[in-house]
Amino acid sequence: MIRFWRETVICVLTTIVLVILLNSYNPLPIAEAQPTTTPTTTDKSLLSVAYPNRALSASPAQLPPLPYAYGALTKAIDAETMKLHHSAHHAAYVNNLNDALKQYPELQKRSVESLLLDLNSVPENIRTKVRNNAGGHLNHTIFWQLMSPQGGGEPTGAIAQEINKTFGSFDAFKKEFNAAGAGRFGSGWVWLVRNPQNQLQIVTTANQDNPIMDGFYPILGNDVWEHAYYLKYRNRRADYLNNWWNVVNWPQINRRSQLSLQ
Ligand code: MN3
Repeated sequence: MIRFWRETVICVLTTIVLVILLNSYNPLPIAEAQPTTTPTTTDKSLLSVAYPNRALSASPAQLPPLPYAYGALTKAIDAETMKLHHSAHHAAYVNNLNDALKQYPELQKRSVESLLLDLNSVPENIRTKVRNNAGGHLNHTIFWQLMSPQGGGEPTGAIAQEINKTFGSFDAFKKEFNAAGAGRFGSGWVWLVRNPQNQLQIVTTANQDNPIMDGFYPILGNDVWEHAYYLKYRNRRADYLNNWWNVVNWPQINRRSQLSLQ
């Protein structure tokens, strides 16, 4: 009888403890999914550096018209060089890019910038051709806009102040930029870019690579391939680099610098 009561008490007490424990059990709330953030320019597939408001189309790629006559930039570049550079060299990059992409309609839907930013997603058999010709198309599309018959002179606007702050003076900047361009071995480009730390920086790229491939935003750039200067300047690349400042379109450089900060 004592044993029966003892077992009953134990049983009741155990039940009470269990009920208390079960009631106090408070499962951890499941972490709620983070609200979707608005896409920003850090989404690299949306990056546009060809134009202020749109990326460069590859469906199909098209040769943009020059924003001035072939003979409009003779303060730095002769008409024959401009004509060959635009209607033969740039046109060839456009045609070769379209040829490379002709079997790949899904790649044609992407912008030229996004192809260059993710070359690993381009099939290996056309990767080098896409790199060279998408790069050539993008670089030249930017290049024509950086020059103007009304160009040259001292920089204006915010970029003038930032150049002074970063390089000491416009002359010091030009000297550093020209030296980098002269020192680029073989074919390539010299650029003023905005780096990921939001600072101005001078870089060079080989062949037709664009600074976006290294995480930089191209603000200003000069073509140092021989086809850009050889008819007039022969082997004097340094003279071409010096004269080129006579046609630089500072309002456009200011716009690009502004865009590079967004
Ligand atoms: Mn060129």
